[in-house]
Amino acid sequence: STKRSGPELLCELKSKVEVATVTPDLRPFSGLPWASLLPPQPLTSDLGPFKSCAVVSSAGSLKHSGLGKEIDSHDAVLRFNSAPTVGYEKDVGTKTTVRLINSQVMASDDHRFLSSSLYSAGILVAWDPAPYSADLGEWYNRTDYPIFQQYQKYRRLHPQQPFYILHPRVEWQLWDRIQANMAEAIQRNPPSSGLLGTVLMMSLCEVVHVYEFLPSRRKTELCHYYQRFYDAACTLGAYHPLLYEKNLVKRMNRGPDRDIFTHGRVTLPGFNSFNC
Ligand code: NCC
Repeated sequence: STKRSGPELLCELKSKVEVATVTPDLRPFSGLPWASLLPPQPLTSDLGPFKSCAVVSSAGSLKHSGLGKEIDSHDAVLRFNSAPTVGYEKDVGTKTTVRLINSQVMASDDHRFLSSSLYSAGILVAWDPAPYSADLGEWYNRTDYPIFQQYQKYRRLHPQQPFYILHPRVEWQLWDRIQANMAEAIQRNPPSSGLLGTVLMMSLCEVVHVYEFLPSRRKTELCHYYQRFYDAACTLGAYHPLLYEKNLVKRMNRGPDRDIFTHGRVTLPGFNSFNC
């Protein structure tokens, strides 16, 4: 059935999506000279557990939200891509525990990934749209962007900063859950960073608050709170199955609808805080 209840959806995610990162013992990495640059343990055994966490979408509707203090009051905060805090503290806070970046950010020149201080706070986690159900070996030779060269360069420049690579299996385990819960066929593109980051925090935290993923009354066509660029597709999706992702999150929300309207806030339980 595509009409699973919130608790059923949560149980499905918990049992079928495993937030794994690439470790140096996995092939083909184990045979590569730079494998030792990868963290020896997966992210979930190095970080957390946290009590209360915030996932801060990059949506334009965060602008003038005044949510900064509330966001900073969480034990851990996840942000995305090149979303800044400096200059936007009042609306998005200052704390960055994890930054989830897509491979475009790592590899395209305009983000100055290797030199900008934007990326130096917190733990980095990178992901790249892998071919559907590909194994690591196939993906390694076919990444969307040359992330492994960039990864090695970054690690050598910033050896003290923890930096993980998401196992591409996670994208497709999550995509399968989205598809299984929709009546129509959805595009076979990986979920947005937003949903990936939400599930990542659900595996590290007791409770996760997601801000402006489901838009509040401040809903706007302004794409990001940090850029003067307007496109409704940022909120509704084009490449990513974003509308379907938002539908799932809405169904799993344990907070009152009013929180969405006023704060753009959704409340999700961490995977270790409920039994199935
Ligand atoms: O825009 P992006 O996402 O960096 O935003 C991070 C996550 O916030 C949620 N979001 C964002 C804007 C908005 N109006 N509503 C939202 O709900 C989404 O969940 C989004 O995932 C990405 O997912 O990685 C994405 O990255 C950008 C871009 O690559 C980076 O910002 C770097 O410039 C993509 N844009 C383009 O490729 C042009 C975007 O499609 C997805």
